[in-house]
This record gives sequence, C-alpha cells and structure tokens, in this order.
Amino acid sequence: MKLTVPPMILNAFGFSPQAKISSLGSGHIHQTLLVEGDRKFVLQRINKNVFTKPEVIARNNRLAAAYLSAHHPEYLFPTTLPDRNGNELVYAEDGFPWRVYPLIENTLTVDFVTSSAQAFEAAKGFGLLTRNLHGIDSSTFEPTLDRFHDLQWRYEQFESALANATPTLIKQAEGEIKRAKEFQFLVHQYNDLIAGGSLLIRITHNDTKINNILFDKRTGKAACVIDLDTLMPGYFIYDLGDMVRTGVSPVSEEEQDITQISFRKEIYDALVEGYLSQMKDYMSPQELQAVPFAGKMMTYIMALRFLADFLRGNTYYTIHYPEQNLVRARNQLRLLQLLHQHT
Ligand code: GN1
Ligand code: MG
Repeated sequence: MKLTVPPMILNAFGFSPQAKISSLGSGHIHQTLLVEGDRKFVLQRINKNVFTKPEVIARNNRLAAAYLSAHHPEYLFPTTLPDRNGNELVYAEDGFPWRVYPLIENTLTVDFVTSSAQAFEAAKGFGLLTRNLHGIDSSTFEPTLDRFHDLQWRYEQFESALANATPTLIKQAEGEIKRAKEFQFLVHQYNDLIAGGSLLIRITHNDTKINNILFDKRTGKAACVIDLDTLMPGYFIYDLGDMVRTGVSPVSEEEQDITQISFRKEIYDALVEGYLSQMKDYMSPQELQAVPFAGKMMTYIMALRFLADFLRGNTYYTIHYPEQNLVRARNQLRLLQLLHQHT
C-alpha cells in the first residue's frame, strides 16, 4: 500500500519535504518507512486500530531503556528520537501516531532462517534481551495488547468466531476447524502450566520472528532486537515458541503448498541452544521442562488466530487474496502436527 506522510509529521520530526522516503521491512501491522536525508531514519506509523494504547508501548520501552542503560550500558536497545517538542509520538490529523528511530547502520534483516548458526544467533539475541531485563520489576509494565499470547483466550476467540461465522466460510474451513479442535488439549496443558505457577513472569519480546533481529552485516552476529511494541510481561515459552514457529520450517507461514513444510531438527536444536545459552541460568527446572511445549503452543495460537480471522471475514491481518488467512491457518496446523511428532 502506498502511504504518503502528512506534511505535519515530516515537519514535526524536522524532515525536509524533499527527503527520499521508501518502504521498509515486512511487518503485517504498522507502516514502516525509510527516510533518507543527510542521515537515515526509520519512520513508523503505528496502527492504532491494533495497538490502541500507543502511550503504553512508549512507556514500557522507556522503562526498559532506563533499566538497560543503568545495568547493561553496553547493550544496544533501540529508542525513539523525540520530535521538535520532545514528543516520542506525534499524532497526525487522522489520530494515528508516528514515531522515529535512528536507522542502525551496517545491519540487515533476514526473513528466513537458512542455517543453524543464524538460528543460534537469533535465539541468543532474543534470550539476551530477557536476560538483561532480569531483575526489572515487571509489575511496572503494562500489557500493550491484553492477553496477547493467552492460549485459553485465543481458543475462546476462535470458538466465538466459529459461532458467528457464515455457513459458507465454515464449509470452506471445515478441515482446518476440525484439526484445530483436535489440538485443544494444548489449551489444557497451557492452563495447567500457568495455574501451577511453573513459569516465571518476565519481560518478553512476544514477536520473535527472525526478521525482528538486526544482524551485523560483517560478523553475522545479532546486533539488536527490533519491533518492541509487545515488550511486556510474559513467559519464556512465548519467545522461544515463536522462534520455533517461525524458524523451524524451511518455508514461511505464507506457504500454500504444505508439503514444503518440514521440521528441521538442526534448526530446532540451534534455536533452543541459542536461547538457553543466555537464559538457562535464570530458568527453573520446571521452565526447562516446558521447553518442548513452547513451539507447539505458539504455533497453535497462530493457527487459531489466522483461522478465527478468516471466519470473522479478515478483520485483523492484512491479506492479498481472500483465502490467505485460511492458507496460513492450514500451514500452521501442518507445522503443529510436525512439532507434535518431533518435540
Ligand atoms: C503480526 O506485524 P508482524 O508481522 O510483526 C502479529 C504477530 C504474529 C505475526 C504473524 C501485534 O506481527 O503476533 O505472530 O503477525 N502481531 C500482532 O505473521 O498481532
Ligand atoms: Mg516485525
């Protein structure tokens, strides 16, 4: 989608109306632009329909940044640049907030995990974030999205989408609905884990796709973690799980040919090792036991979310063809089957 930046936004952040602006990245939610003038910046329009509390995002990030600069000053944590009046968020006339980050030079993002070394590095990067935030008072953070990775709630949302869906959509998604229901036992396992108090509440990233890591162009090492909108209290299974979900298969959640989906054991092992290389010493025996549950839980949650969105008539995720959310759900259910067999 073509997006023009309101002149008042360019002006607030001190960008020239002639600055070169192009689109950046592959997120589903916000619009992210690269602004090139004498220096390079990342300009982002926050999707306020999804993140209804942008101020909470900014506040959580400030808390984390302050803690990190006091306790881990060497750690690179991206923070926004204020506008001319010191605002981190600048609201356009349509009510949508914009923000600016400095572009972190000499880094690149990758959309697919292509080697174990890369998987290890990415997982280490996400592990290090939570490790460095260990000790911060997580009760001072607020959720930016309520119950974001609460599997029980996502299952209920799926059920309510199903109850309200048109017969045509239900017919079309018959196979996926059946398979989604077959994995409901994961919801019970999730509830038992949480109710049993086995998992510590930490500050987690909650969107740990590999493309949310900036890799150093020269060394290939993880330089820093980006997309910090869901930096909030959570369990380690959310972060490790989403890494597994997005890294283990050689094809992405968009792949329509599900025979292409496979379980790459060497990648799985590297993700777990990379994450534990940072976090192991901070984890309880119960948490270590929950490691194999992580990938299944997060893959299931995305299958439910895509399927519910399809049944609702695609109100949440950007789609480029009508069945895209159904395809994504089918893809994730296949991956879930494989994770269930292998982990
Ligand atoms: C969304 O925008 P993006 O691609 O970073 C979603 C994640 C999903 C992901 C699936 C706020 O993230 O939870 O895992 O799509 N973010 C939100 O591709 O819903
Ligand atoms: Mg992203």
